Amino acid sequence: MKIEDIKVYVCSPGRNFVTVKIFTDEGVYGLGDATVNGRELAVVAYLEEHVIPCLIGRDAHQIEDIWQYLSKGAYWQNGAISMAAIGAIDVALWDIKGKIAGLPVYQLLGGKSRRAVTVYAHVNGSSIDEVIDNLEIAIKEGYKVVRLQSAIPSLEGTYGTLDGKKNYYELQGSRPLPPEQIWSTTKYLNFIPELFKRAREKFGYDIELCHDIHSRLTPIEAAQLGKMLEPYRLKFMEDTTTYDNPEGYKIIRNHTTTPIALGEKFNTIWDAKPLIENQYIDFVRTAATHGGGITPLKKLADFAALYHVRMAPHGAPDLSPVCFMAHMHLDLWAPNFGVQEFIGFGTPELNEVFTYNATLKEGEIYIDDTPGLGIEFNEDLAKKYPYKRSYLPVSRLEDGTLWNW
Ligand code: GCO
Ligand code: MG
Repeated sequence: MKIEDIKVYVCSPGRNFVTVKIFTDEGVYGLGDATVNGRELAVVAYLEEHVIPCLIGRDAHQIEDIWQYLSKGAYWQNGAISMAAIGAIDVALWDIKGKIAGLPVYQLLGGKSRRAVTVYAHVNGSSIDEVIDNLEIAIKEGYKVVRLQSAIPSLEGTYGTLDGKKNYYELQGSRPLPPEQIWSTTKYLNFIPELFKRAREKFGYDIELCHDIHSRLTPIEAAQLGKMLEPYRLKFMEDTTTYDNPEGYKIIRNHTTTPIALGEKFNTIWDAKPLIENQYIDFVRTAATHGGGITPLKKLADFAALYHVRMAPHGAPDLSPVCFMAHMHLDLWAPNFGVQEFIGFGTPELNEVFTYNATLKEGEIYIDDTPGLGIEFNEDLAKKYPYKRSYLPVSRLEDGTLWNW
């Protein structure tokens, strides 16, 4: 079965997505997601100029060899842009293999390890009261795991307070250049434990809670936060500090028993390796799109399992439904699956362009047994939603110093 053609589509049904479609000489096609938020067209150029010409005529069954060829064979390895390109090709090839086999991808990985995929919902607000009200709604909807984020009083622009209460995800397309937000670690650390205290006082300890810090703390500050949050027993605190220096996570680990999640920006297993083998983290968050596809994520899951580290794949709105479905298959299979991030099924425009069968019931997602990934992409409808240049916000300290996002 030869690869006959590969097309790349950029559309913006609510936000920008880069979708790859591989066509074979047997009439079967596969889909992949190559979206890198705020750098979408760089991936398109990488695919169209440097990847696709090398793949035409190759055997679509040779997923592993194609992955090695694009990765090892490229000389310039790794990085967000090239790994998203390789990830999209890899996911599309798994989609094709499943269709040819007449099996959903999770069967090719080793079969189901659980009935469905437990997800965590996002609960945001511009004050603790608002977050608590929204948490009540999420619990009533049946979620068992929830991520809590709150705006910090006297700090403009964090979660839920930008542009008339929209959260930052919704800024896409509304500004031609990156919006800027102010950050103060002192104000944040003085404020955030109260959010979790209030949540526990009102809802008890059965609801599992997570929190994302977007790398804004130093290791010792992250250790302080972990200690302060210990009484509220979080499922995990995510991206407390940057991962450029894995030893920073040793400092956090040595001081707190609050579990640690990391890895949504990892592009390879090697990014995760020192953190996992030293047991500095508890959940690894790498996505099929940014981590190079299903092939390396399967290896990452197996490696992580040796160290009691569980999978908690990134599921922000900038990963397309194609990546979401790739995660559903990985999550159903991985024996060491932890939890899947989930921000809802998205807007009507999005669900017009991407169609798939996934049902949310009591905080768990069920998919059906459609061969392959079980997702369709309507390229004609996608044309209705052209690309819009767009950026994530940038973070600065109160004195203007550029800070981590
Ligand atoms: C998450 C992520 C998002 C990112 C976004 C960047 O945990 O969902 O941290 O909040 O900001 O994916 O593109
Ligand atoms: Mg995150």
